[in-house]
Amino acid sequence: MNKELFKDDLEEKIQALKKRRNAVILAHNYQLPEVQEVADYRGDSLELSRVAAKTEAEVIVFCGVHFMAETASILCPDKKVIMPDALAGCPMANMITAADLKKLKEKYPKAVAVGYVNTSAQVKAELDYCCTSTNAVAIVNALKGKYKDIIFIPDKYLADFVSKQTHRKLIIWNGFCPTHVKILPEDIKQKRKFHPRAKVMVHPECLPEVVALADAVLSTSRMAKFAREDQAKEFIVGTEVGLIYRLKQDNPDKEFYPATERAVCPNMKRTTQEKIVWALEELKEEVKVPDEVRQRAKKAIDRMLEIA
Ligand code: CIZ
Ligand code: SF4
Repeated sequence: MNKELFKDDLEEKIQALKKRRNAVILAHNYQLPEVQEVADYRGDSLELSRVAAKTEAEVIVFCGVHFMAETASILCPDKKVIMPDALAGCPMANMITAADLKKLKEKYPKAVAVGYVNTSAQVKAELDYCCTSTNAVAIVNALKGKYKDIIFIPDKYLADFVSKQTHRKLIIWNGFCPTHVKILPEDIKQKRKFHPRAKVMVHPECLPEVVALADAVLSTSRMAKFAREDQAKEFIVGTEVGLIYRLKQDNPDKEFYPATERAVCPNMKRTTQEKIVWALEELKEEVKVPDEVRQRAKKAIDRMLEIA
């Protein structure tokens, strides 16, 4: 079979169905190249949710993981948010439940509760503030003079980075990203030997020993900006490998090397062009956050947006 023909066929189908359904396709920075190819927008979870909130489209095809589609549903309840593979979850987000967070809050009744966007809508509903990897430091800086105790969930490594940056002790949870912990200090040291002129940028979900070796610690949206604006021509990238495709497309005159090829998030790779076709044909699987949860979760997101 001619593979290229088959691919073009799928892309044409997606374009036709998108028009028929009045849909927009959003792809997270970690998605497969074939998914990024057919997306109308690429970005991190918050950038994509903001696009979702503004779009005229009636249907949002969210190519990412479950909490991201939920965040889009929280910000635009009138639109139909669908996931091409609803089994794509985030293991880190699944490491804490709303009941866990309630217990933690009972233990520290005076604490303000800050949570990473990588949490379920149910967990967000129990938070005072949401944050992303882009604005986590700014949020904690804004709160540290007002509260004696700050709960920061679920990622212990992002918490460690934020705590060091803000000089503030945080009450943490034992969560982590199984993909980012695959990046080891040895990987960075070895890649630096091969590419001595390259700048090293890593995600704050990485191990503290990896963060300590980096030139810049950035979210994926900030990595995209840094790669565009920095003078360097070569970069070693310490995050999920999917971002490399976008970085190369945005900067054809620069070189990007993954810190390790092992940093693959299997959940991010579940979505394919074929599944996007099925999703648009059947308008499934819909992700809808119940109104009562949505309103409380939205408060935590709105409070974040007021600060950063
Ligand atoms: O918020 C996101 O999209 C995540 C999970 C990663 C990042 O830094 O963009
Ligand atoms: Fe979750 Fe890590 Fe995958 Fe991101 S890369 S979706 S944090 S498991």
